[in-house]
Parts: sequence; structure tokens; C-alpha cells
Amino acid sequence: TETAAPNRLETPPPKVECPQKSPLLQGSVKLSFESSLTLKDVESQNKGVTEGEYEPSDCTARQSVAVLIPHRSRERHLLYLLNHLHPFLQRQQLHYAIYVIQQAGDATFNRAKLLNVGYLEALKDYSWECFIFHDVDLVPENDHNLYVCDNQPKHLVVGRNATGYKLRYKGYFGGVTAMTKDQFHRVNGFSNTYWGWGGEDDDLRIRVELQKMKIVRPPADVARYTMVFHKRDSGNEVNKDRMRLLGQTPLVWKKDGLNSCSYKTMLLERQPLYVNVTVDIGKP
Ligand code: UD2
Ligand code: MN
Repeated sequence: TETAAPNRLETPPPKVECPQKSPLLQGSVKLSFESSLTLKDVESQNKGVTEGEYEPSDCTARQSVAVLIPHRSRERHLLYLLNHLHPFLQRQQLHYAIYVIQQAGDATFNRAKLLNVGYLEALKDYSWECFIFHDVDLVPENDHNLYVCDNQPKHLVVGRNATGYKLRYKGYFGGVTAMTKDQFHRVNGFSNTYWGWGGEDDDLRIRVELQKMKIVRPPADVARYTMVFHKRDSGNEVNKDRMRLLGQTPLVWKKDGLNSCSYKTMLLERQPLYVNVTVDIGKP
């Protein structure tokens, strides 16, 4: 009779938790935006990413983070962001996935509702503990700006190039924010009712404050972004109703948000570098 061959496959050593501070961080980096860059280039430079998701191979990440990017016809910005964000998040030794939530059709843009959809859809894939709500055109300049959640909602954009790297105004909560699954759930997510430019970020701040949570920010010297130049998009005109809506927030937040977010997923496509969710969110 045959003797069983000895099992030569060694069981891999158990993974240890990644260090508190990643040894891969580089600090402030010089950003470049090459017009010749293609998606193929970025894909071949990020072979460790599968369907938008990555996790460190030699240690267990401290947090699992879903990065949600609201999007419509900003392909160039998306490419630049993917090019910088993938290596950036890998240097932070995170388990992460990038979701791009694409508004279908040409009705007025609704950034906040797209982010609600992203949260709900991402949770169908995995129980992410932390969510990063991320403008497509903001590129982080320093990898010490950690894309992890805190015990309070976190605002990651203290400054950006166009505004002299200063906080735009007290209470400003736009651009890039990080909230745990529970923090976001507690405020019932974003309002779904802000169509067009402006107000939705202040609305989220009000929701956070109503829950007696306190916004935290990383130090100004690391929370720095470059915003790729753009003009106001057509289909995202200033929302003239925003001040009135902001006055209503304390009265309506419980009924307007994650629990009232109705939409129709048109396409769910797992691209190499991100999960694309194209969604019909209706119109004003
Ligand atoms: C500011 C805030 C942003 C949001 C917005 C008001 C900063 C740095 N950002 O952005 O978080 O509060 O004001 O709504 O302060 N988008 C598309 N396609 C469109 C329109 C918008 O993809 O046609 C997305 C994209 O991710 C973009 C984001 O929505 O970055 C915000 O729109 P914006 O960049 O035109 O507005 P901005 O820079 O004033
Ligand atoms: Mn912008």
C-alpha cells in the first residue's frame, strides 16, 4: 500500500496585528498629475488590489475601511485619485475597499444621497467598521493623515492648496470625513434632500452635534489636500434652498436619511481598482 506523502505545505504563521504606526509611511509627498496617465497604468501599479479591495499580507489591519466617492463625469479626477489613494492606503496598512457611487442620468447632482447609497451598498459586501466620505478631486498630501475612524466623527481636510491650507470656516465638515458605521447610523446618515451644490456637509455637522458628538481633526500640518482644479459642473448648480433646509434639520433628521434613502441600482460592476455602483436616485 502507498504511504501518504508527507504534507510539505507549511501552515502559515498566524498573522499579528499591524503595528500602531505603520513603518511604511513617507510623510509629505510631492503629488504629480500626469495627463498621460491611464487606468491601465494605475492597474498595473496596484496588482495587490482585487475588485477595489486590499489587505496587508503580513499583518492584520487595525481597521476595515470603505472609501466612498460620489461621482459623475469626473473621470480624470477619479484616475488621479485612484493613482494616489491606493498606494497611500496600502502604506497605512489598512484593509480597505474603494466604492465609486455614480449618479445615473443628468438630473441635478446629489452628493449626500449618493454617499448614503454607498454606505448601504458597501455594507452588503462586508461589515466595514469605518467609512470615509471622499470628494473625487481631493488628493491627500501626507500619509500621516490616517484614513481610520476615531471615537468621534473626524474631518480630514483642515486645509487645501486653493485656500491657503486654512480651515474654511469654523464647523466646516466638507470634502473628506471619516465616521464609524455606528456614528453614521446614529445620525441617520446624510439628508437625501440636498440637490445641487452646498449645504449637505453643514447638515451632517448639525446631525453630529444633535447627537452630542464632537468633530475632531488631525493636526493642520498633515491634514492637507490638493484639490485638482475644476469649475462648477453643470447639473450641480448652487442649491438656493440650502439655508432653509439647514433650519429644518433638527426637525427632520430622524425621518430623512439612511432610513428613507430610496434608489435603484442600475449597475454594480467590480472593476480591478474600485467597485462601481451606478444608481438612479431620482430627481428633486
Ligand atoms: C465643496 C466640498 C464638498 C461639498 C461641496 C458642496 C470641499 C473641499 N468640498 O466642494 O465636500 O460639500 O462643496 O456640495 O470643501 N461631483 C461629481 N460630479 C459633478 C458634481 C459633483 O463627481 O458633476 C462630486 C465630486 O466628488 C466632487 C463633489 O461632488 O468632488 C463636490 O463637488 P465640487 O467639487 O464641484 O464642489 P466643491 O469643490 O465646492
Ligand atoms: Mn471640488
